[in-house]
Amino acid sequence: MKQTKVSSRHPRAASLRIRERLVEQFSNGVVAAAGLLAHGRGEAFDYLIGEKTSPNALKATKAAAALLLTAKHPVISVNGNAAALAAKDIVTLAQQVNARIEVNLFHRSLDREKAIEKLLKHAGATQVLGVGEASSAAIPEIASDRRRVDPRGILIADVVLVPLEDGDRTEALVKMGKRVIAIDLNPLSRTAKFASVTIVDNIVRAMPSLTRIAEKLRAEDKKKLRKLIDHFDNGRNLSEAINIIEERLERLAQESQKGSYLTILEEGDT
Ligand code: PTJ
Repeated sequence: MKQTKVSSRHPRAASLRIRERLVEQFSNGVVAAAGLLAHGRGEAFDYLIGEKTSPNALKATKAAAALLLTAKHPVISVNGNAAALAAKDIVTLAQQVNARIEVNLFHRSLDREKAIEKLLKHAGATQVLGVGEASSAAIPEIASDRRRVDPRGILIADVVLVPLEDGDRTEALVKMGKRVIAIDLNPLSRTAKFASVTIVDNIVRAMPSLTRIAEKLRAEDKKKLRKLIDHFDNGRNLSEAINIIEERLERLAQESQKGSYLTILEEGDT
């Protein structure tokens, strides 16, 4: 299925183009049907945070970059939505922080694993772990098909980046002593709560800013990076993210009461 052309004059052009990309990658077998539903949920939360990166998200992004740069064995776990929305940035980040890339799916099928591998290789990845027989190890604590992992990747990783995730795996990985970085627009999700560092932002904004910050921090002394990690408090950061939504809704409610809702619409809050 080809993407529907979205006019750049449409007030929601950027958001519609992302939808079209996901629908196209759904027909290519990359995105799961449930991935389209997950995106709708993400869109709703993006709407609530104002569809922009907050200083709060940037703080988490910095801590995430520091974690990846100080890790012995960092792994970027890729599912259908992450591949469809951020394949190039995933490859760039893996090169910058010397991480492995592993396909790990909730709705597992060999065809989808191969379609995702193809997309990642097209984006420049030289090695993609976790495809087919390669995921020969298992993490018993995980209830879903995500339990099957590659012995060269997630199994031995000390830091795992899990963009756009369902909650039980994050909890299990943290219980195993791994540090988990999540990118999730929903600050209330189980993933967001269980992760060591949660970036509450859209993956289409979070991944480019993570690569930009990782590039900047690469030259820094490891001691300084560890300090950055130690000073980061995920619980406090999530609480700030929830406050950002609360304050924004309050402001919008006040403006609506004053009858200035049309101005808000013109600003793009449609
Ligand atoms: O490709 P698979 O088979 O591994 O399946 C992937 C999905 C996403 C279907 C699976 O992991 C799933 O069901 O996830 P959930 O439980 O729906 O959680 C997805 C989370 O990602 C939700 O909290 C959404 O708010 C959030 N989300 C959705 N779109 C984005 C997002 N977060 C950041 N950026 C987005 N674009």
